[in-house]
Amino acid sequence: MALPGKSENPAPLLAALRREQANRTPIWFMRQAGRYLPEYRALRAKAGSFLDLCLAPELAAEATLQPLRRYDLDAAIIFSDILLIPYALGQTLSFVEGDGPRLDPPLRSDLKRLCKPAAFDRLEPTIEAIGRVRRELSADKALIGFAGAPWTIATYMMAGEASADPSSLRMRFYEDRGFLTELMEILIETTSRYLIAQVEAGADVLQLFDSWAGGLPEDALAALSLKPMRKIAAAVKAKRPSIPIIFFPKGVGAAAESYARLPECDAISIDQAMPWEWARAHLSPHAVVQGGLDPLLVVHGGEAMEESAQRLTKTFAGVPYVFNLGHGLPPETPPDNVARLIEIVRRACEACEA
Ligand code: 1CP
Repeated sequence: MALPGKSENPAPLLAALRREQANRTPIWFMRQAGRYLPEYRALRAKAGSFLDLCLAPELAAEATLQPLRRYDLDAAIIFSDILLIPYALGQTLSFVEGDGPRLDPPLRSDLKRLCKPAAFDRLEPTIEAIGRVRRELSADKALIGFAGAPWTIATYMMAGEASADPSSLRMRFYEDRGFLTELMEILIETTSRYLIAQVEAGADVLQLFDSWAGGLPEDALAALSLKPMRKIAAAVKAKRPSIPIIFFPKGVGAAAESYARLPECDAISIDQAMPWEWARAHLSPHAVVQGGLDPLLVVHGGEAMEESAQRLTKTFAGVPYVFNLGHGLPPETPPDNVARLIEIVRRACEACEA
């Protein structure tokens, strides 16, 4: 099914990430496809499980496009999951209903058991889904590919599940740095190749999620988050120099400036705890800022959401900015609040530009 609004205008998201004068502020949401949408729940029921949905290219492409059929968004993000990398490396992956992901067996010190990064068959469905989505999207909509950053992936691989306190796994940094360094190198190589394949299949923008970067002390943050993310971005840009890359080092506070200053970092996504004025003063000069609105405000809706969205838009008036949240849309988000939020941002941006 064709999407409304087919046009040949360049995608506003790409214009903003290149710091070009955009004709409108791009909007997209982390987890814009997902359980808050009734059509997603129906598709997932049809697929069987979440993993089955990720691994069926036609259905994954449909899940990716669902939010764009419903809302006036500027980008699609490929429907997949960051945990497909450990799955490609040979861990068994399952999503236990109501209890999060499981990776078996948890990784202790047995790095040799991991498959060679050449064993990429398990990532093929996502690559195929990217091609399908790109062919259906008009040129003014960007397609975002993504991967988890090595530290976040490593926390799941080591714990074998979502840990209550992922940053406590930094103990391995003190106890067994050689192991962590070797694991980082494997993940850097695998992720770089995976992202290059995503770009070759049609992704226009990439986002690297370091969801559990928060809580690491400065030296561990540099070794386990910033440097591995930088190496991945450099490897991708060595092949595709013009691909914009968004970094999302969640929860790192003022250390976000070190990421924004990296030449490989085109944009930096901020979580809801990041002060907006500080981000405008310290991050915007180096990288395009994305995000920042508290996802719970979209669950709540009403005036509080409207006031906050207007204030956020105003904070970044005059500099390139990508509207998004501080983290993903929660499953309990009323879909009408998402429509309302987009309307408010569109109107607020017109007012700022007038
Ligand atoms: O249908 C379901 O029940 C599954 C819920 C779900 C969805 C919709 C999961 C399970 N993953 C996803 C899709 C997903 N995951 C996307 C798709 C595109 C979109 O944004 O619309 C993306 C980009 C991700 C990335 C992802 N997965 C992250 C990084 C972003 C973040 O949320 O911090 C992480 C940490 C995961 C792991 C994950 N996937 C799913 C769960 C339940 C978890 C564990 C979260 C935890 O540790 O608490």
